[in-house]
Amino acid sequence: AAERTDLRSRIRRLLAERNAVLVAHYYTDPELQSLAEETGGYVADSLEMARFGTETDAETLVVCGVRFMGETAKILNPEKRVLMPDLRATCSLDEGCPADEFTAFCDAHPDHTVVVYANTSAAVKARADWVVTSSIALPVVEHLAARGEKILWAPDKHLGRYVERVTGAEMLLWNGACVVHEEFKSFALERVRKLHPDAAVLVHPESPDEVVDQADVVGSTTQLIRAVAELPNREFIVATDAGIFWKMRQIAPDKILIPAPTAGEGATCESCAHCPWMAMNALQNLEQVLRTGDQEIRIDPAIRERAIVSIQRMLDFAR
Ligand code: CIZ
Ligand code: SF4
Repeated sequence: AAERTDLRSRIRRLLAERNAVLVAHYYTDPELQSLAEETGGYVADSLEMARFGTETDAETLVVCGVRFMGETAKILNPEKRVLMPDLRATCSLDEGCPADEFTAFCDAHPDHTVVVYANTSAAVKARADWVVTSSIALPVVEHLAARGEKILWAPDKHLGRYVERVTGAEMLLWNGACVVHEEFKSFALERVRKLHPDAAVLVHPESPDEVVDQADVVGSTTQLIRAVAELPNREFIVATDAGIFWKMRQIAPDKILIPAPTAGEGATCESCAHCPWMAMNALQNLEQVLRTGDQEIRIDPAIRERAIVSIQRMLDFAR
């Protein structure tokens, strides 16, 4: 415990010396989320993380999350240094959508407007017309469909199907999935709901259809956190990464949070739904990156120039 306290105070000192701020995703270790809040940084979903990066005047952004979040921060803030605790922290959606294959798919459907989820590489964003996060996907697709545009959607097929069902738009879907949310099991969830009949079920739309169908609230991380505070229920069954419980407990300490089951047998362990790449962010490698300055995000200027157009469209639309 003393060691941990030392580590936290060394990180605080380094942040001040380097004029750096922490921007942490809800899915990261609570140690990092609390440290970000205590040091003038920010804890958020990927859309709000992108916005915060442009608003702070710190010279260095330390992005605790996964690589696409660091890349988006760098694209929007080319004059800032963007560091991450570990640049190998990727995402199964990003990995499952290589830029060359994706470009070929888009080229084969030139009459389609290309909408990509934020969980993609800078090169994929450079090929897209729009970037969206889960908190803004529905209104953007509604807007495009109302203009009669044909839509190509990548890479999350579950989120894509959910957006289709809600908006009525038909989209060409890339076949990608999140390894964390795909594991939520509908049959086991039914059993947990029977055990907690008064609980509200909160589901992130990266989950399979049959799980989304059982939700009382389907939404982005920020929307699910808000639901815990605002709904009258005392108990909540939560189908998203377990990292989110820290923020939910902080804003609604009297509520009871039950992790949705990922195993077939209705198991409810907190450790079972946690992104392995988010878990690569820790106090140790954070301290190291602040000392050494390595693990810096760099983006090819030609890619940046195109990717910023589709990202900026999202930010302007969100205003
Ligand atoms: O699953 C993710 O990686 C999410 C929810 C990202 C985001 O938009 O905050
Ligand atoms: Fe990607 Fe899923 Fe991890 Fe989010 S939780 S970073 S979508 S693998």
